Amino acid sequence: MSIKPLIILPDPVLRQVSKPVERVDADLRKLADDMLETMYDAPGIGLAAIQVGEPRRLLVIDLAKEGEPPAPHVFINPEVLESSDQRSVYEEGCLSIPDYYAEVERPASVRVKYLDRDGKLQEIKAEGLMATCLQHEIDHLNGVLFIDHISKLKRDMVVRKFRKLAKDKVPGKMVG
Ligand code: GNR
Ligand code: NI
Repeated sequence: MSIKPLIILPDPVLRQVSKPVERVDADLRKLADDMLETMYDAPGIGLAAIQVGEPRRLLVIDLAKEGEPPAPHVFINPEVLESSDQRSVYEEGCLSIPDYYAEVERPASVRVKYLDRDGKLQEIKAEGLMATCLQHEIDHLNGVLFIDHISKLKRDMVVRKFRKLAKDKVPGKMVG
């Protein structure tokens, strides 16, 4: 198992649309395990493969609270079959947009079909934080970030801030 570096805004990799997984094999399970390790290390409650630079339709989630036993979930080729008309609002964050949080409104529950880590077809009716997290991660597979769901004014502010941070990190841009 290994911890992989996270891709951070404004890296254009985050805007890629990930490709369906064709085979659930040892290589894919290794990537899922590395993603879980990377997510626990961060720490975060979810991670999409594109956040570690792998444009594959794969995501992991673990909503267990501190002190509870781990509850890792692996979702391969997830598809939203149905979204509730009822909405709910959560304060979201993203490991690819460190230390920025904003309220996002999404369907309160979703029915999702996916393959599990054994390649078996599964279906889940998710509510609460699981519904929000699944939608946040499935957005990543489509190159969508949670800041795409907030006002343009706030989004432009956070993108500008991260552009500047990235620029300040480029070698040769030092002052003094
Ligand atoms: O760790 C995370 N927390 C979180 C909180 C509210 C809604 C969504 C999330 S997902 C995020 C990790 C992440 O960036 N996944 O893509
Ligand atoms: Ni995210």
